[in-house]
Amino acid sequence: ATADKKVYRASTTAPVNIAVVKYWGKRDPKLNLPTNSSLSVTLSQADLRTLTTASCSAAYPASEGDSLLLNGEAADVTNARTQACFRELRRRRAALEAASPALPKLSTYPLRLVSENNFPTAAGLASSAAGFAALVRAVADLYELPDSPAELSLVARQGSGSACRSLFGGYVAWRAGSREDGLDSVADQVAEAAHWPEMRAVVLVASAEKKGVSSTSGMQQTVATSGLFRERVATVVPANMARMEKAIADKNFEEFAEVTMRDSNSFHATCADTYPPIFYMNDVSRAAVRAVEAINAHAGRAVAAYTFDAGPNAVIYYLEKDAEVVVGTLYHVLGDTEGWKREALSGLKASMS
Ligand code: 2P0
Repeated sequence: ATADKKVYRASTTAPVNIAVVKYWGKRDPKLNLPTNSSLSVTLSQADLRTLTTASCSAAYPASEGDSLLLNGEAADVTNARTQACFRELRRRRAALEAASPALPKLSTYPLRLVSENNFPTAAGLASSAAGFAALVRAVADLYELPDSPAELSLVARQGSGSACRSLFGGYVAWRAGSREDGLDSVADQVAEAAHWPEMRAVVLVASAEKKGVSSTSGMQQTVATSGLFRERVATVVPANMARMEKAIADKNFEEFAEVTMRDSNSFHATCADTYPPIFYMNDVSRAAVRAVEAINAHAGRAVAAYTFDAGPNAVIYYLEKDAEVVVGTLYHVLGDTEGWKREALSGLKASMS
């Protein structure tokens, strides 16, 4: 028989998600098992997404191994996380091939991935969530795996924790689970985007972003040294998860906003309680907090909610009907604030998918 030289190919996109109840802390760093559940909102792929094409072929030289081209540059695939994703996807494909011997043995071919973000790397957005979600789904499509998004979230989680939430649109929970093998540490959709289609987000990009402490290393330091973190895991997050799920079910923006802001503050407080302390927010971030407070005070209710991840950039959630007062005021107030990128203030508005 002649060797199969065909190139098999599949392309997919995956969205960015921004947590409103934050993941911070691993109970198992190898499997990326978190210390607490988290909840995020998936942003529209029209605004922010990763596009990934996966291909494989017996004609690809085995000596070159698997490869990934990320935004036009060769990226490392030998790291343990990427290897865990490839290994798990190949294992699932190999099970299909064992059951149906007529299938081409794609699991044995080298993989080539080409991946691009449609948002500037300079935006400083954590792209690992969309990146690993797209990688996993592209290879799963290439392998024609029957796995559900929830099952694929178990694989993406091993690439990057937050990536498991980018397998779904809308409002997404990542349940921490309690099993040692992580099989119950899975994402699920709390509500579709269409349930609350008026939700919007604007990403405020701090221009003077310095390379801070990586999430992986930062959260390990917090777990090891912060007493406040233990309180966050034991009582703060469980209460915030319950309140947030109800706020979403009820489409109660004021409650959504309060929990979002409180949970971001709680997360950054545990960073400050880490020893030595970790500071992701800076003076520019705090100007955004004050601007949101002023907007809400002027409106007499919460019409905007800030949240910050492992960096100084702000994401502000609001409802479409309040776009003018929220985005207009942010632009007016922060547009002249040194450290905020004026063009980004108006340029990175996002709806939900
Ligand atoms: C989150 N962050 O829930 C939280 C909030 C940052 C602050 O998930 O080590 O890149 O790859 O599992 O997912 C960023 O951490 O960490 C993150 P790893 P990840 O979105």
